[in-house]
Amino acid sequence: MNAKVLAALRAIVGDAGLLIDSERIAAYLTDWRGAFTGTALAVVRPSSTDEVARVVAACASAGVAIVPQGGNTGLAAGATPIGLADAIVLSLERMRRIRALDAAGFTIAVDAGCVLAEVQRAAEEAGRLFPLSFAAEGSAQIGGAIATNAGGTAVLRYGSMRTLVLGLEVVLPDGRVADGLRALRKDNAGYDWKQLFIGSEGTLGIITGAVLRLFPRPRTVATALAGLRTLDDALALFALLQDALGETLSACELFSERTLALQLAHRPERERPLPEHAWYLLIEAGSSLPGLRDALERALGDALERGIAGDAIVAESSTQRDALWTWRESITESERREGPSAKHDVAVALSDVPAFVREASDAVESRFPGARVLAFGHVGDGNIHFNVLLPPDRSATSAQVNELVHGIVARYRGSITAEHGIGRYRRDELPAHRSESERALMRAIKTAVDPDGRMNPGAVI
Ligand code: FAD
Ligand code: 2HG
Ligand code: ZN
Repeated sequence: MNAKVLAALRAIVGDAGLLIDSERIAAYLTDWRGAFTGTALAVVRPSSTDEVARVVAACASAGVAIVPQGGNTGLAAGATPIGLADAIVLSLERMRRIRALDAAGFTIAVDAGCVLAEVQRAAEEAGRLFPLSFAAEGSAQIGGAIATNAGGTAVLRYGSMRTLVLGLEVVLPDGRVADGLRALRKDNAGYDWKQLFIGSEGTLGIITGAVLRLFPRPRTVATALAGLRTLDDALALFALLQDALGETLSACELFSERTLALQLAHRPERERPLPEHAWYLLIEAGSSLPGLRDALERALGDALERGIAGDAIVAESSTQRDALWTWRESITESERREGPSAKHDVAVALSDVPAFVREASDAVESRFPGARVLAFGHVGDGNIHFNVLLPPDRSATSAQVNELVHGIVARYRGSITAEHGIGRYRRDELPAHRSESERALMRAIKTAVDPDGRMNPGAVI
């Protein structure tokens, strides 16, 4: 049976498109963190939408499950085929074509396998901005970013991936192609079905192409780092900056002294950007009109005078700007190097952020001695990555820490995942955080689109 399926798949994608050798496929079977590993019959790498459609149809007639995979940078184990005896991993990595860029219409049409950084670059070369941005942008693909409704550091101004998608092309679980590759900003013709696939984490179909929105490229970008005593000060500074800079404010990213100290421990040659503070806020604004830098400096001067910020620096060059961003963007990598952690991708109401972080930190550190909280994230969106390095003596498991932290999240009526998704990592916790009627709706959607349950089984629901 397996040999027959593999022969059918090889006939569609050729030798270059079918990997079965265990050494070749190992990297596709383990997640970015190295925390989860699965098994698969093969990794299939189609090079066109037509090939994807034929692969999916062949799998449908053979009853083979499919785990879609983009850049494999996901943090919820959604692309890792865990506990699936005879599934294939369908990788989009050979579909990397920029199909069309319309600079005057502010749109770009791409294959789903395009790497996010390549799309940013193509937009830049055309004098435009594709604003989705996060530390894994050099590997994450557009299809993966759509399938997870990725967020990142510019959501404050530009929204998450859902707001950036104008049109989608999807291969359905029976192999038919749903072609919604339209570049329309307004379209009320029936159900907006593409929204179902955005954030579906590969459980409804394979995204093969997308039309995305582009934006004017700000001519001036001003970046600063502020040192703060408390999280209440972080919220006060955020409010002050919004008042002073309005819609030009594009990033307001928080990190703690512990996340900074961890990076210094791993890279002692780096120079501390500011004297020690409990918290840091990385701020960025962009505009095509003059005067932005002065406005940011005035706002920070005001914050210093009022005692909201303890210290602040404004980047003088793009090299300094990049250096400031590195303190924020390399936290995840430092955390991975430090050892196993329990990750929490929490959203709470903005004004609840200080109380939530205080309460959850106290609870974790008193209940699990030796555990270390690494709190950072997109504070302007109320989204905190409340990650916990597990005690070195392994006296606490990730599941125990998750239960404690997510219990507190529930009391704040927050979300257990603001941007990374449920995948397999959080699947068993979802029922406690969604009502029976909400879960019934999710099951109804899944059954309607994928009645045989062959699309990424074991992920999400
Ligand atoms: P994968 O990891 O390959 O897959 C993710 C999910 O999407 C899986 O369920 C998979 O089955 C599904 N999928 C992938 N491609 C397709 C497709 N073509 N069709 C259907 N389903 C598909 N995420 C954020 O939101 N914000 C951040 O700030 C952020 N920062 C990160 C920083 C680091 C250092 C790392 C390692 C990750 C970060 N992430 C962040 C998580 C991750 O990068 C994003 O979720 C990204 O969108 C995943 O893209 P990918 O191509 O790697 O998808
Ligand atoms: C970020 O904001 C990413 O840097 C990764 O979403 C968060 O490491 C994490 O948990
Ligand atoms: Zn994030």
